[in-house]
Formats: sequence, structure tokens, C-alpha cells
Amino acid sequence: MRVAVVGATGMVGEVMLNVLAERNFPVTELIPVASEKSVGKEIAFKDKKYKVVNLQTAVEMKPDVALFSAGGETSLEWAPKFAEAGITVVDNSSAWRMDPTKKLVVPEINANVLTKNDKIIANPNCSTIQLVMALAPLHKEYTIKRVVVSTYQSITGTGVKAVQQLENEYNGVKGEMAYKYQIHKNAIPHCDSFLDNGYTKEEMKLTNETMKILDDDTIKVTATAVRIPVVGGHSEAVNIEFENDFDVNKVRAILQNTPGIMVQDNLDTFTYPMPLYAQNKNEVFVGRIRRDESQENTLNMWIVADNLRKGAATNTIQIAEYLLQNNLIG
Ligand code: 2RA
Repeated sequence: MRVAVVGATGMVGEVMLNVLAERNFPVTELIPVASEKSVGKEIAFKDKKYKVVNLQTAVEMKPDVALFSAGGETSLEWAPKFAEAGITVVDNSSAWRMDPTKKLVVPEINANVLTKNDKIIANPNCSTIQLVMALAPLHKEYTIKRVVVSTYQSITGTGVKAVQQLENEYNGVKGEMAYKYQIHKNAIPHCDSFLDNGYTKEEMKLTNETMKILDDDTIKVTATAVRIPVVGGHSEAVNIEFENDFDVNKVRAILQNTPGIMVQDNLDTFTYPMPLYAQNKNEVFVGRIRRDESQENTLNMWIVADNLRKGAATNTIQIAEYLLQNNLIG
């Protein structure tokens, strides 16, 4: 496979290169793509070095697949140009996620919807991916009515500027601000921009993308998304009301047997998921699984994942792997 990574010098792009190498994705030629200021820079991948090219050059080089993580505007403008050239695009931006003509895919859940005609495939938002990974097997078994989710999101979801802001604040140095407020020693209930309904775009992604991936618009999801000064991954406190009653041990067993999920739930040993330990891992970690005693058929749990891995790069590459294994590229 000739693989273009669009946004190769960004945080997600760098993780994509690591994940491609770790998973031994059959890359015969890497085409790193970035903005004009990075063109010509060398990027090391496995034992070789590749020169960064611009988007137009990348289209002309006709890779088999292009993994995009360069922001919504770039995707809106360029993904169709790649697709018209016959290149399959897996896009990590929000540009195409809710477009009814595009598939929104978490491979463990709905890769079966993909066909050879899908030339632009959307990767869901990071906070949605880890949520639906745990919801999907439980929805199958007990039918979800409503989900209340509160997120505790890593600054890496904002990008390198936010990581730099925290470092500066930690060291008492003045610098560029990624957020309106100090993030060090703080929690900011504001991820992405506000909409007319009072929610942020991040919160509405959790609502809308969940229904699309689980292919069920009767599931109600309400969210509060919060940025915290953490780098390892996003955490989520999730309350789920089911149509049917459940057994907590069976819930634990179902999640344990779900590929891509690791249950960390032992109160005797103080075992529960934490972003510090999720960092650089591809799994979604679930713990604190317990019955909500205030309401029937309702469960509480805590979900953690590395937002740059399963929330972005890993999921994107898993989609590409599925396409390749099922002969859906080209
Ligand atoms: C975040 N939704 O703000 C993002 C990254 N995709 O964490």
C-alpha cells in the first residue's frame, strides 16, 4: 500500500506513523503531507526517510489510501479531490461525520457497513469512540434508553499549543494560550465552540455520532465535556439507563469479552482505569462498573482511552486495515 498521511507533522499524524509501524501495516511507500512550511522536511518511518509534500503533490502521487488529520477545512476541500483521483480517504476531522452519504466507523462495531464505493470514510470524534466501544455490546444485550456522560478530556485533544500552554503555566513562563483560561490547576467546561442550544460542539458530537454509529436514533445522549490538565487520555463518567434489567457481573463479563476493551475493575486492589496508564495503549479501559441505586435498570461506569490512539490514529488505521483485508481499496 502507498499510504499518504495528511497532517503528518501534527500530534495525531505522528501517532499515526507510530501505529502504522507498530501494527506492521503494509506500507510500501509513505507520503507524508503537511502545510507549505513543512514541505521538504524529512520524516523517518521504519528504516527510511520520506520528504514532506504538499496536498496537490500528494494527489498527483496517487497513493492507495490517504489518512487525513489536518482539520475540518482541509478535509472539506481536499478529501473530495483525493477521492476523485480514486484514492480512499479515512478522515479524522469532523467534516464528514454527520454527512448522511458518508460512513462513520468504529471497526469493532460497524465496519460491515463499508463497501468499495466508500471513498471518504469518517473517523468519529475521540470522546465518542471510547464511549460507543463500551455502549455497543451492552446495547445489544439490554437496549439502551438514555446515556448521561461527563467527560474529563486531555489537553492533547486540543493539540500541541495546549500542551505548550500547560507546560508554560507549570513552569511559570508566559506564552501563547490555547484556551481562554489557565488550564494548570483548572477544569474548563468548554471543549470546542458553543452552539445556540447552550451545548458545545464536542457535547453534541457525543449525542449525534453515538446514534449514527449504533444506528439507533432512539438512544438519548446528554453530555458535559470538560477539559482538564491531563495528557494521557480522555476519561468519561457514564450513566446508562437500559430498557431491560441487567446483572452487574454479566455486564463485566460482556465488556471483558469485547475485542478492544479491557476491564480494570477490582476495588480490593484499587484497580480502575486512569489516563496516566492508558497513554500509548490502543485499548479502551472500563472500570467502576456498578448499579445506579437511584433508578432501576441503570448502570454507572468509568471509561478511559488514549484519545490520540483509539480516539484517533488507531481507529483510523483499523479502518484502513479492514478495507485492505476485505479488498475494499481501489
Ligand atoms: C478534543 N474532540 O477536543 C477533540 C479532539 N478530536 O479532545
